[in-house]
Amino acid sequence: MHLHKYEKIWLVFGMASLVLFLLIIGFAAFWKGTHPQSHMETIDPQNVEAHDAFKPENLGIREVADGKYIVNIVASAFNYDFGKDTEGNANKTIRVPKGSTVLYQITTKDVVHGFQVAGTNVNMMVEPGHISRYEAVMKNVGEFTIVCNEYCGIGHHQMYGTVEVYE
Ligand SMILES: [Cu+2]
Repeated sequence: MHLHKYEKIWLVFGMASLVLFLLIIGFAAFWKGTHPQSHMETIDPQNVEAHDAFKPENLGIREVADGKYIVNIVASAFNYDFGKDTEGNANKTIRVPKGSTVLYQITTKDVVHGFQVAGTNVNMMVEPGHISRYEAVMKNVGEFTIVCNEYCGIGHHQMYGTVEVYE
């Protein structure tokens, strides 16, 4: 097969660029430990309770200022722990008024999970050893289903919850 000289040059240039960029990504990810911004803080996955935000009594929603909320969640196979209600039952719904700013903080005790509030911008990967954070303004009234969008095992489909935004 005959390849024109310039064609060869471009082929070599294209392949060399690909290899170079893969090396840069590999170096950043494996040697430098670069992760997405929301995963800046690390945590011991065996002992998430050691972190203030993930103590059992601090799980779930908390109002920190007028219209500002923090939601702390511990994900594990196959559950999102939003804390307990006053009767001691597991909370499955987070209620916030329309227009409020909500900071979601989530970590996992075991494997990689997802945390997506369907129909909103909230969509995070939850990795063991990291705290994932995302702040969102809940602009629309409605019930939004929280789903795990990283396949985490046999009970993956049982991981859900609800964010209810009321008027
Ligand atoms: Cu899952």
